Amino acid sequence: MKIYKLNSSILLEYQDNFYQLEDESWDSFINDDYLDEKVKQIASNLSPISNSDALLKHELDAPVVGQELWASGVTYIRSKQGRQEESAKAGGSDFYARVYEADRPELFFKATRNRIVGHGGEVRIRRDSNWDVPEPELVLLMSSSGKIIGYTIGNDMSSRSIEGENPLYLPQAKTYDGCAALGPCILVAESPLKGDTNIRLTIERDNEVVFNDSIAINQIKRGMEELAGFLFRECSFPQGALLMTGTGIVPGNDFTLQAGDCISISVDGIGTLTNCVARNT
Ligand code: DO4
Ligand code: MG
Repeated sequence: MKIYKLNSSILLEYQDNFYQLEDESWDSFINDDYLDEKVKQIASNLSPISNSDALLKHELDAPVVGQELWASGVTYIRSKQGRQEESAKAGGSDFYARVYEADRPELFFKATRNRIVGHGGEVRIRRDSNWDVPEPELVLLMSSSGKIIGYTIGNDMSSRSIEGENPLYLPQAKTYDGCAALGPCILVAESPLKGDTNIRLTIERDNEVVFNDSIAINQIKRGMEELAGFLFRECSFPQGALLMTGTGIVPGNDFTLQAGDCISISVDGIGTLTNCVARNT
């Protein structure tokens, strides 16, 4: 069962049929602890539509309106290693090793809707950065009560040169216009995702694959409920919240994104999020 945000309506996918909801607010529709029941109920009362392909091609938007997007850091061993390497010269590597083992996870604010693009939109790299990567991440959708009610795919675009210079530059390495992509849909949570759910990253340059890797979500060091629980400890989210769960894939140190590269991130059961790269001018 999936929910797509379109430019001015909501599309539900249930048992191979599509249902369109007009005049429905995204924020109030998705902020529901029983979202799965609601989708089933609506599908049983509405007639399916036949133009879903055209709507998805021309109207698809990022699945976010009033939700803040947060992110988790150093939740997979590969992220810890990559960050220790990039920050070694600046003496920052110990911080990453310690947070990987600590009880408290690293959580940071990433973006609101205006800095986020959907499937097919352009993500950006900063003018003042010369080492940039996409971070393919499973994203949790929580209701305002903190319950995990869905999942989507995220790209936590990151400047390794800026973060590597000093870990205190993290907000600049992570948050700028076009710094995140989300989509293509919300997979409504009926049960927790299986541990062997795979996240795959493919980067193409001039129609050739220049990087390709995958990881199963059971390689994460933390629990999904644990990450959501820390986020909601002392923050309220009246419209619910989105939380990236961290990357388990980091390209080698000789790789940097270039303008024109196309990034595809697939997660089993959710779909594929594709975005090409522009440089901020
Ligand atoms: O520690 C900095 C950010 C880490 C991150 O974004 C990740 O591990 O995915
Ligand atoms: Mg990340």
